Amino acid sequence: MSAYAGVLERYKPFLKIPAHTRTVTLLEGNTPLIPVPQLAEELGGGFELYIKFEGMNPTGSFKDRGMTVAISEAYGGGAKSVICASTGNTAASAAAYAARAGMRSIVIIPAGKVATGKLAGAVAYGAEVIQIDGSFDDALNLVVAISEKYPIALVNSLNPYRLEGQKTAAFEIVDSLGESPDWLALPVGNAGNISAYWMGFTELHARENMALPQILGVQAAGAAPLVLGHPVEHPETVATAIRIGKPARGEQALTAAEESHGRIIAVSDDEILAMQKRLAANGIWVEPASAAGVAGLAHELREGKINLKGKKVAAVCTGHGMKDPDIITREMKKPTILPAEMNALEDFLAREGK
Ligand code: AN7
Repeated sequence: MSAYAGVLERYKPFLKIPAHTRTVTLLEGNTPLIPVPQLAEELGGGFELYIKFEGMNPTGSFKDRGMTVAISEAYGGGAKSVICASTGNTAASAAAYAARAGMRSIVIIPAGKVATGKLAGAVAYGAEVIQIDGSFDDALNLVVAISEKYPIALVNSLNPYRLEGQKTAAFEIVDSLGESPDWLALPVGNAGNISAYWMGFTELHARENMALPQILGVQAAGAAPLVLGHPVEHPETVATAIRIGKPARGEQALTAAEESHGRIIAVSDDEILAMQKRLAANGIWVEPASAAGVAGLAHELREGKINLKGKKVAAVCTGHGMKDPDIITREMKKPTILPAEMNALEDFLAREGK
């Protein structure tokens, strides 16, 4: 396999894609599965915990896996423009891959609710960014309607090729562990990713008789339609990536949870932010939404609702912390200001050392 292969080339025999597909890649995927024994210990111990750090993809989120395939299909099929609704990461990813293919990208985002690093990314990669005074769900309705009326390719996860690409993360986890994890925990927003992972694992099961993991999908309490059983009109959470009230693949997500003998739960913003800090204390800085999966595990352990003794657990951290610097800078201790003098530095170290 060429060193210049992304997920499309690496897993081509396993992807259901049309023959006209022309690869557009940034060599996404192949992200690290990082053991975090200290964190597992803090959560009660007795199990192996691994973080699939998807923030290590080219645009800083897992979206790149699906986007390389969706854009490659659209490009090969002759599309000149792509469009998506986004809470931010999809926008940045679509913009990057469209740029690489020389296509026009239009992204629609909810005004004021997209993290700085994502908006900056979309702009840097050359997207035409449209903010609407509405939610992600409103934006998704708009782009679906537009793509039905005009020759503009829709690259939200309603696009089946997005899922084809994203399921490769399941393949990678099994490659790294040498087997399936017992549990897989991940955040759930529009529910494309949980659906894609389940596709990946069930395909491995059919192909290689690989065991199936139980899936723990985690929503934010203020945006938890799949837990409540109905759409949420005004979703609200600090984890803006998953501030989604009507997941496009909600039914599929519920099926994945049920078939895997897992479930979808909700955690509070405080639990999410606390887990973001704990992950950072293990050297893994993720954006708030990305901490939700591990926060969900901690939640279930604390409430005695899950038994992980002797198990292997993988948690997907979907996006990099650099996507959302504001959440950190807003709350952080301001840096100390000192004169540029040795004495001042020595005094500071002596003072702080106590
Ligand atoms: C970091 O970018 O929906 O359940 O428009 O950015 O597949 O939607 C992002 C979603 C988790 C949820 N973690 O994944 C978008 C968008 C991060 C995310 C999710 C998102 P899905």
